[in-house]
Amino acid sequence: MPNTSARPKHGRRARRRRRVEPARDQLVSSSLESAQQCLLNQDYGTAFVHYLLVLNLAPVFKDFAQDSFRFTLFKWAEELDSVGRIQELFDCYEQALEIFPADEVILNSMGEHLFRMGFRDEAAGHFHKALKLKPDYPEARENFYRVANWLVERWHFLMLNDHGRNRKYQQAIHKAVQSGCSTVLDIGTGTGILGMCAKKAGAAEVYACELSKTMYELACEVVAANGMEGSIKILHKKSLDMEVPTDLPHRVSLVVTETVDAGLFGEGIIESLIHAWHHLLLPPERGDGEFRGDSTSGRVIPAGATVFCMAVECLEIRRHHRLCAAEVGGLPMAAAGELRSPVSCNQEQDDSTEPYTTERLSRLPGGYRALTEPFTALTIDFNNVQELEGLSSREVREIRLPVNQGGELDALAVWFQLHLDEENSLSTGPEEDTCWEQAIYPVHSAMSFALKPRDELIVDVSCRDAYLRLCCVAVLRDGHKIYLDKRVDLQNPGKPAPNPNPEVELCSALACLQTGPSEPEDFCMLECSEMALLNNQDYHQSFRLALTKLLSELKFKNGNPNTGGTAVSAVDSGLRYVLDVSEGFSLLSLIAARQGQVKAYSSVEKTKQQNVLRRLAQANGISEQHLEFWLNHTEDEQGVLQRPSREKLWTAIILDCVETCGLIRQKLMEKASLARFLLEEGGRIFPGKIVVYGMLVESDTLLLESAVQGREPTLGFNIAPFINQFTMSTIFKVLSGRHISAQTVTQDTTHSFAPFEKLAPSTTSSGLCSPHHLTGS
Ligand code: 44T
Repeated sequence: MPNTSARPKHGRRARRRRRVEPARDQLVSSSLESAQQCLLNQDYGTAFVHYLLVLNLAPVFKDFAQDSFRFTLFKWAEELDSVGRIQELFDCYEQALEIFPADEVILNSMGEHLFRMGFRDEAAGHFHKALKLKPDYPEARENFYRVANWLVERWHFLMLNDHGRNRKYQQAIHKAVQSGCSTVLDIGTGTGILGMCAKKAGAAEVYACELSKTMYELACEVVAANGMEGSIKILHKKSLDMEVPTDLPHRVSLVVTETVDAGLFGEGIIESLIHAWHHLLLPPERGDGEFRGDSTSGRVIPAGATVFCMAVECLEIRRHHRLCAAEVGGLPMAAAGELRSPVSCNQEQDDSTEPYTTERLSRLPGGYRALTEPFTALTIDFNNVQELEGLSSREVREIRLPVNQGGELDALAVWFQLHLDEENSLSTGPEEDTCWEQAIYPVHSAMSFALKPRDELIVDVSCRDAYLRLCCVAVLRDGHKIYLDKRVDLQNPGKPAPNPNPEVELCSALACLQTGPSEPEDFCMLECSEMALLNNQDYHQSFRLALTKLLSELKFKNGNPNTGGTAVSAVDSGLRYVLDVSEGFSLLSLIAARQGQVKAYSSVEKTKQQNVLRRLAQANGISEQHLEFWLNHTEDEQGVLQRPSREKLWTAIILDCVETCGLIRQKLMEKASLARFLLEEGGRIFPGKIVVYGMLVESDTLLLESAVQGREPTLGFNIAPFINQFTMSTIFKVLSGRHISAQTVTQDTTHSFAPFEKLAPSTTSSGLCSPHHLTGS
C-alpha cells in the first residue's frame, strides 16, 4: 500500500488527494479482501466485479492478482455460459483484456468461447494473437491448428500443389507479358503466385490485391521471401474498391485472376471483371479480335470459359439431400411433408440456402453414374464487357439433355473449362486429375425419379445474383412432358403433376389424407448431415431394437418405481419416460413413443422441425400428450438434464454424442455421467458405450490437402514454409479406398484423424495424435 501518511506537497489539489487517497486505498484493500473471500465461497460473479475494481483503481496489483483474476474470470464465464448469458460473458472477457491486453491465456480462452458460439474467424484471430504473444503456448497452438482452415481455406493447399494448373497459368502469363502486356494486376492474389509469375516474365509493373487479411499478410511474406518485395505492390483490398490513381497509378494492360469457384461465378468474377474493365484495365482490343499485344490495350487471363453440365445418379449425393426411404426405424414417413437439404436453386433465394454444393465426383464413396453426355450450359468471354454485363439479364435458357443411361436422377454436376488464352486451358471436369471439385445441383423435388434411355431432361439455365443456376424442370418421355416438381405443373397449374413413381404418389396421397394438403411452401429444411443421418436405416433400427428390448425387460419387472407408493394420475400410470437429447433433427423420440406407454421428450428446437415430428406423431397414432419438446420448457442449458417431472425418473436417455463427421461431443459425454443419476432402476443411457477405432493410413490426397509439398509444385517459388504455418493437426474426411491405402478400409465411414506432416520439419510429433477437441468444446 502507498504510504498515506506522507506529507502533502501542493495546496488544495494535494489536500483533496490526501482526502481521496486513503479512501481509495481503503476501497482497494477491502475490495481485494472481498474478491478473495468471494472466490473462496465460489461466488465468482461478485469476486470478478471486486477484482475489476481493484485492478482498475490500483494497477500495481496486476502482477499479484493476475492468476486469481484469470481463475475468477474463467469460472464466472463458465457460469454465464451455462445459463446462456453470452453477451455478459464476452463483456467480461473484454473488460479483462482491457486490464491484461497481452494475456495469452485470456485470449486463448476467449477464443474457445468464440469458437463454440460459432464466431470462427474471430476465434482463430484470438488463438493467433495468443500464439504470437507466446509461441510455445501448447493450448493456443493446438486450438489454432484446429481452426486454421477458417483463416486459410484448405483449397489453397490443393491449388498450390497442382503443378499442372500453376504451369499453365505461368505459360499464359509469360506469353502475354512477352507480347507487350507490361503492367499487370493480379486480382485475388492468395499467396502471390500469379503476380510473381508476371514479375518473373518481365512485367514492368505488377500490382496485386487480396481481400482476406491473413492471405494478404501471407502474400507480403511470400513475395519478400522470393526477393520481389519492392517490385510487386500488394494491396489489402477487394478489387471492386480499387481505383486509379489512388490504388493504381494508371490502368493496366493485363488482369490475371483465378477468383473462380467450382461453379465458376461464386467468387464474384463477373462483378470483379466488369468493374476492372470500367476502372482498372486499358480498353480492350478492338476490330479483328486478334490480340496484337501492346501496352495500349487491356486483356484478361483467363480469356473465357465454357461451362458443362451432366445428369448423374449418385447414392452418396442422394442420401445427403433428400429422404430416400418411406420408413425410418419402422416409422412411416409419408406425413413428414417435404424434407430438403439447404442446397437448392429452384426456390426463392434465402440466406440459409446455397444453389449448389461441391464434390469431387471421382472420389465419392460408391461412385456415380453419368445418365447423360456432358452438355454445354454456357460460354462466356471475359474480354467482352458487354457480354459480362449481359449475363445476369440473360433470359432463362432451356437446354435439353438426351438421357443415354437409365438410372435415378440425383443431381446435375457442373464443371468448366477455363480458357487462359488461345493455347492454354484448364478443365475442372470429373475425369481430370486436378485439384478441382465439381459443382453439384442436387435434385430433391421428387423423392425419386427414374430416367430411361431416350428420355430428354429439360434444364433451365440462368444467372442470378452472380450465381449460375441450373434447375431440372421436366423430363420429356414419349412426347409427354413430366414436370419434376410435384407441386407445380406449369402447363396445368390447377392440377398436381403426374408423378412417375407410384410409391411417391401413394406416400403423398397418404400424407394428404392424414394431414390435409400441404401448402406449396410447406417444406422443412434439414442440414445435409441431418438428412444423411435420417437416411441411415441401421442407426434408427439399432436404437429401435435397443429401446424395444429395454422397455419389454422393464415391463415384466415388478411394479413401476416411478409410481411406487405415490398417487399418480390415470394418464401417467404405467408410463415410461424417454428423453432424447440428440442435437439437431432426430426421430428417436418418436421411435420411442411408438413403443406405446411411453412419453417421449424431444430436443428438436426448430419450429418447423417440431411440426414435422408432430405431424408424424399424429399420423402414426402417437397422442399429443406423449410427445413433448423438452427445450420449449427449459430456459437454460442446465435444465436439459432434469427429471421429467417431480418424483419421476427416466427409463431411457438417448445421448448420441457422435457427430456424423466422427467428432465426439465432449460436453454431451460429460452429461452422460450426470444423466446416470436420473435413471430409474434398470433404466439405460443409449448408446451404452462407444468404441473408438483408429488406423494408420497412407494417403497422397490427404497430404496434398494438408501442406504444400515443397517448391516443385509452385514453379520453384518459395511458398510452402509460409502457407504451411496454417497446416491443421486434425482433419475430418470420409475415407474410401481411393483416398488411402491401409490394412482395412471401411467404406462410407467418416473418420477424423491427424495427418503426418511429412514436409514440416518443425514438428516433433511421431505421427498420429489422438483426435480430441478444442478444450471445453
Ligand atoms: N476454391 C475452389 C476457390 N478474392 C478458388 O480472398 C479448387 C474449393 C476449390 N480478392 C476444393 C477445391 C477447390 N478482390 O484468397 C482468395 C480470395 C480472393 C479477391 C480481391 C476480389 N474481388 C476477390 C475475390 C476473391 O481471391 C483468392 C482466390 S478466390 C477463389 C479460389 C482448388 N474446394
